[in-house]
Amino acid sequence: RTTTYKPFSIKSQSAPVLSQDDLKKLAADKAVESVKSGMVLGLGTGSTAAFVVDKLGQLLSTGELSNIIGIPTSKRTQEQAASLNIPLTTLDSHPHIDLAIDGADEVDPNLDLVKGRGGALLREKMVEAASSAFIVVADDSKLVSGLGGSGLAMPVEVVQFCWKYNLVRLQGLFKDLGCDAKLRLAGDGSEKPYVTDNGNYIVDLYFKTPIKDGFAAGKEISALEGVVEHGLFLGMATSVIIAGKTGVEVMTK
Ligand code: ABF
Repeated sequence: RTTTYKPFSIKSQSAPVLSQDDLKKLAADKAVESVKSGMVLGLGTGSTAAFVVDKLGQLLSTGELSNIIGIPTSKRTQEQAASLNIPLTTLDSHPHIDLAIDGADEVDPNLDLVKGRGGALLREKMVEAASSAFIVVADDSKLVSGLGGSGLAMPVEVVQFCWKYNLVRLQGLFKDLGCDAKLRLAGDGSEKPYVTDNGNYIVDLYFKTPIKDGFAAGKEISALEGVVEHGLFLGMATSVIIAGKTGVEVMTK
């Protein structure tokens, strides 16, 4: 089911030209409308989720929200939330989360997701699996007809020990889909690998053909010893808020 909110009309002469960041913020603001005082919240990672955290900080500072407590999905989000005076806790102290809000890298028509290009997939999956509701916020560039179909990475977090062995095994699993596997680098121009908040590496899988059966693929990946988590988030999102040039759409199952 899709509900469309049109904060502006594309036909209107005065329709604003929206940047990618404007779209992310529109989706974030719409999602925050579901936050109520007193909630335990899962706080996502990434540039779209950062707008959510900003908005929560703002609503707390004006007193429009009170008594919320957040569980961050990365060190980055933890720092951002702390700087905005958002009270924080952990899954150890609060194992039941009312609502998690997070971004995604790919969203398919079933509301299944690829996540983790921001490197925070393990904590995101733990937090979002513990949430009664999980709202995804994204701009319309994230919509795909099949997972793995964007041509961008599908991340898998692996232990550092013999990572190459697992890279080869992961690539081998998806030979039929023309899969290419690459170790993620730190991105500072060096050859150093990217290290997650949990001290692991990430192998990014690139598919020529989208994944046909996400559940089967997820199972096969998880069965490899040394794989910590994968970026397929299946059947987890309760709704997806997509912002595009024509407005904000809320997709629910
Ligand atoms: C997190 O941030 C990740 O799961 C996903 O990889 C990424 C999306 O980032 P952005 O909102 O910056 O596109 O939600």
